[in-house]
Amino acid sequence: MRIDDVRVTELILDTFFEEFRGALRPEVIVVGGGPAGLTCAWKLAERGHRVVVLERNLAVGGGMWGGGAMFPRIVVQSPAAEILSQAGVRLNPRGDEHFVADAIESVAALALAAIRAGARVFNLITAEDLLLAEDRVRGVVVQWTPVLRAGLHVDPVTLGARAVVDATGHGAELTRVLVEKGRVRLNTPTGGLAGERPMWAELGERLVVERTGEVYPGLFVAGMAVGAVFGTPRMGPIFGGMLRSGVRAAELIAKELER
Ligand code: 48F
Repeated sequence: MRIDDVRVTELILDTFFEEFRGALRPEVIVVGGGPAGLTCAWKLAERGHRVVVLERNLAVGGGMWGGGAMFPRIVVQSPAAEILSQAGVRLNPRGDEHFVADAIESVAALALAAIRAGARVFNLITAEDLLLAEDRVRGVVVQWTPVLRAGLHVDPVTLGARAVVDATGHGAELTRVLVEKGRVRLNTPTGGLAGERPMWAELGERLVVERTGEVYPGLFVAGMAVGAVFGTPRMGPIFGGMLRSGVRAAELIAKELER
């Protein structure tokens, strides 16, 4: 069969730009394709919402690939185990309320679940700023990651949404930008970012879910970004809190969108 090399380029550009053009005004933008962001996007898309995930790196999955200390296994308990099961991940029950899953299978399954449900995932894009107008977060400002890494002075572009999710992990990057550049008070006890606390998995797992929510009009936090914002403990390679936080963020956002 003949292969027209230029045609291959046309196909890539045409389909990418069709999709990217259609993604400029979704209902929800999830920044960060780690376990919390992917789960949130999956659950929102499953309810029929238009969701875009922006991931800085080449691969989604965030901190899940490496499991604990580069042993690619993650540990979950019920009810997070059921979330992984729904995504098609095989669980190894250890008989003491702990389930072990393959980290690589878990990343692949969550990404596939989100995409199959209708979420659009774009990699190599960094959200470097927020669109903040009339006391509400209304979108994100994005740049190609390689442009930032090369230190090039290129202006970014903007995407708009009714809700933005900071699922950027331990750095809570978007919320930090909002506080530092937007000079706003967050809907948190300190009004700012409390900073993540040392390891205590049991408390961390519970609080990360409980504190998941809207920290400023239009901006939600999910996953370890919750820890950085509310000062909850880290929990290492037990991942249930990340999945449940993603589900919780999706529920809260869906409630607002469906009101
Ligand atoms: O770090 P990450 O996995 O966050 P998470 O979903 O899960 C945390 C766990 O992996 C683990 C843990 C569990 O006990 O403590 O650390 O909360 O995923 C965050 C993703 O966001 C991307 C980053 O590359 C990663 O894939 N990211 C971070 N900042 C940006 C971003 C940004 N400004 N724009 C786009 N993507």
